[in-house]
Amino acid sequence: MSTNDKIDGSYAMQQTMRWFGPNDPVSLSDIRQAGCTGIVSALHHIPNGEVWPVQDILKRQKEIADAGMEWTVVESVPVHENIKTQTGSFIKYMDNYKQSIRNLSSCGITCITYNFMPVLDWTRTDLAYTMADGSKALRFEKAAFIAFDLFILKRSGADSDYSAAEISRASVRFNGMNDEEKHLLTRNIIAGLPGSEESFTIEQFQQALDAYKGIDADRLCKNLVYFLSEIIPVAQECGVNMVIHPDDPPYGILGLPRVVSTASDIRALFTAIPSLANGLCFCTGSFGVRADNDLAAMVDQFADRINFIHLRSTRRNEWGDFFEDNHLDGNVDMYAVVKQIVKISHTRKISIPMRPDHGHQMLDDLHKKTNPGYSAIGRLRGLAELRGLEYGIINHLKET
Ligand code: DNO
Repeated sequence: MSTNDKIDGSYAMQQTMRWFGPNDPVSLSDIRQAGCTGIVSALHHIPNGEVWPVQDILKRQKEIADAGMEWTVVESVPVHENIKTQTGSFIKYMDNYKQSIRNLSSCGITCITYNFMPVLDWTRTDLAYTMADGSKALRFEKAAFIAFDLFILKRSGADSDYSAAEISRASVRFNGMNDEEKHLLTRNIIAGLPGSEESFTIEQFQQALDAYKGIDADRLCKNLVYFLSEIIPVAQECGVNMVIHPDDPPYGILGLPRVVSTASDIRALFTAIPSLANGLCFCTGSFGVRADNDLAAMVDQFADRINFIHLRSTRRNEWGDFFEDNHLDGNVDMYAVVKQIVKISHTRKISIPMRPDHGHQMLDDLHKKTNPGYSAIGRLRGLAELRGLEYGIINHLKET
């Protein structure tokens, strides 16, 4: 950077929050009061695979505009399972997907998030893990997850996916659970977390897993590249940035492959389809579960493709468990990440939309029904901390 190219606040991240639509217990006015100018939303009432009609998009857009904000990012237009497995009506679903991109673009919405995780979107075993201060966090406990796989789902061949030590921890964990706890664990895993468009019974779940027999990581990656080769040209033509969300957790689970977990996975997608419309939703919470993902370096590496940011920090232990810590705690070096984001935004001369991803259930929200991870006050705390961090970094860089 030259001396006359000083960083100022012009390209600070655009502050947004996710809003699940009119049934969300958090209102648009709450989000506005948190200081957001942008909204991240999706048409959750449209069944997975169908075209998003222009009139429904316009209606949602107007609701958001009437509350004084802008619908900046779509999260997510879900990718139908048939597209991931290339079976059934996948050609039709791909055509529908292209039409949804065109429809969103015709309404002026130009950033679309999606993921390519087989069967399950994000996954946790515990939605109310009590922190030392009494707030509640989301948690992924490996032993509980393995116990679900081995002793509840009873997936054939599952035991060969785990070490003897993992199996023994999982049995101890399972034997200590009462029926209610087993039921809750099952629901947490298969009933769908906020934003997941699928929800299963245990039988349906097994069927959904069976659809991936014979699909290994290599095949899934080819199917993803094929999907991108079809949709990215459409996105590019209508000025839309597609941003892929990484796997959460960032490794294969339940015998299913996952191929969007590491820097090299992401690099492979951009090498295969170089258009800049093929971009990334940089989620520090998902990538940060792996110690081998250097997050600040990844911001730098994918600088020209990061068009949406989720900021959150997980803390892991030696058993592979992790919980969602305060936004500035945990294993994510948030200072290093935000500093790198400030730099790339300045270089690109854009404000990248960011949302504080998840937050603890705390204060009054402990007594309310909230969407796990998406309560108002925990996200407000996260946003306030991140906003302050960015403000401090920008002002520090201004002076140096
Ligand atoms: C969880 C979210 C995910 C994410 C999708 C993107 O809180 O990060 O639901 O929105 O995976 O497609």
